[in-house]
Amino acid sequence: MRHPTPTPCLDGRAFIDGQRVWARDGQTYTKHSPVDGAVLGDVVRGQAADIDAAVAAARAAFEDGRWRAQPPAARKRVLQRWAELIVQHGDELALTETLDMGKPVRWSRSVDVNSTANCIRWYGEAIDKVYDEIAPTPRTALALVTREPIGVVGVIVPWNYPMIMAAWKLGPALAVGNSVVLKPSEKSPYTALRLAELALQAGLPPGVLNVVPGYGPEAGAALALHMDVDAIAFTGSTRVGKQIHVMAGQSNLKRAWTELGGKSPNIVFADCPDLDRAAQAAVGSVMFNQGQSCNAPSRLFVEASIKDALLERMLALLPRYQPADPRQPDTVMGAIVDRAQLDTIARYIEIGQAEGARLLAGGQVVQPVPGGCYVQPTVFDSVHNGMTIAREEIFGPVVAVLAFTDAADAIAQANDSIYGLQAAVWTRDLDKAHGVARALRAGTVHVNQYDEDDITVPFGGFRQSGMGRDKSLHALDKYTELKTTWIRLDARW
Ligand code: TXE
Repeated sequence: MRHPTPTPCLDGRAFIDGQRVWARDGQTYTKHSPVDGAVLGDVVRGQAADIDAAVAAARAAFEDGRWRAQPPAARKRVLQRWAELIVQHGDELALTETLDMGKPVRWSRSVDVNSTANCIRWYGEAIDKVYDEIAPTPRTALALVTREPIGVVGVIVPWNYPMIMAAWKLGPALAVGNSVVLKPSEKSPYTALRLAELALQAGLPPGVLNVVPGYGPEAGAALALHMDVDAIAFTGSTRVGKQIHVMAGQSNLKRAWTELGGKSPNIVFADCPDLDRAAQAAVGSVMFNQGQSCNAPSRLFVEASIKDALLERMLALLPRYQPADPRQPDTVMGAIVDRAQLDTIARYIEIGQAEGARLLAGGQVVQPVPGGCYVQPTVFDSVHNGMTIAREEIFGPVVAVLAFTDAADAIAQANDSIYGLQAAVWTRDLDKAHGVARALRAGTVHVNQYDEDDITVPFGGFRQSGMGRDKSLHALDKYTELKTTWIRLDARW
């Protein structure tokens, strides 16, 4: 069965040097929608030869300066036009994202499309406002410290926020003048391809942005191992992130930047200023995107005296998060990205029960749409930090509730993880909030909320949550090399 609502975005051909092309060897794979199992189409199964062609196009574009040599203000205008086109094509992009990976269309339209456009626009606007430096050296010389684009950047992104993850890399990488080869996840290839077409339409010269779909160990590894790729920016699992660093070292020591998994702790003290808000965050921030967010606060630490009150409020919110058809505008909980991920989540739910956690709610795979991949929002109580469901990233709508004795115990347990992406603390006590926030080993700490997010702040993690930061001006560091130019000056002057 073909999908009943085809859109212009369901074109699975690669985008190389400004052209839509099939794979060199003609290989494709069939993409199904997790919404209802329908076939969306055939997608290029890129191999090393396709990555070679894309890298060659990107290299040629970089070397002849068709993009990098344009004045920053000209690059800004192209990125701004691109952002406008993304907004104009928002309905089409949102529906494609929903069909491709299952998120509710209300979020793909209001969050994914808008954040993507905003990110591209923000880096475009930033780029003619960033100055280089003159070092405070003695008067006998002038030392210019400038940023240069790094060259050809490889980008590998996951399927949970296909457009946003791409934009977080493309915005800064392109703004500073690099060329890019992007490999989207095989589970969600369509919107990245469409974004590249819109970029061309906005005036980005051919060859500057290339997109090659395919599987990780094939197209992805070919990109990470490529001798003519100068940097690789990756978002995905910690397991593959480690391989990315190895591949970078094995090949040409390309710069490698990784944004990886998380098991973020959410600590609610008895003096939490607003239990309703804490409950909303504890449920909503995990269930958003069906729990498939690296920063989901999946470990909830609750002080004993307020535990019943908080859990009662959380359970009362769950009916809102029952999975439904993500194409319907009022749905807030859609489909899991594919059968494999659904099986992974179901397996973790079984492991949780087998290891002695108490299933308070959910836990069932359901089918609000026949043929689709859905699971109920799930809450486990009586979890301890040694259990598998407290240690491993489930990447599904599952909250684990844990107990702690005092602030020191909460900090120790929260930090007892291989990850360090985000964390939260809820308390009225300003000193405690600051003290705990300082002690948490995480790239971002939230106090008395979990929703704040802005393109202006860095995003990334400590420890095995990865290296480097996306978003904010700090992200420019990943896509530029610093150059010092010494100019001799006559000391008489
Ligand atoms: O991720 P992968 P998967 C976590 C989450 C999830 C698990 C598995 O826990 O359950 O990872 O998801 C490409 N060389 N996160 O298997 O494999 C791949 O094609 C080069 C957290 O989908 O890491 C895709 O484009 N590339 C997360 C990208 O890597 C390779 C987001 C991510 O896929 C490759 C996604 C290889 N050998 C999953 N193997 C987050 N932090 O947001 C795969 N890829």
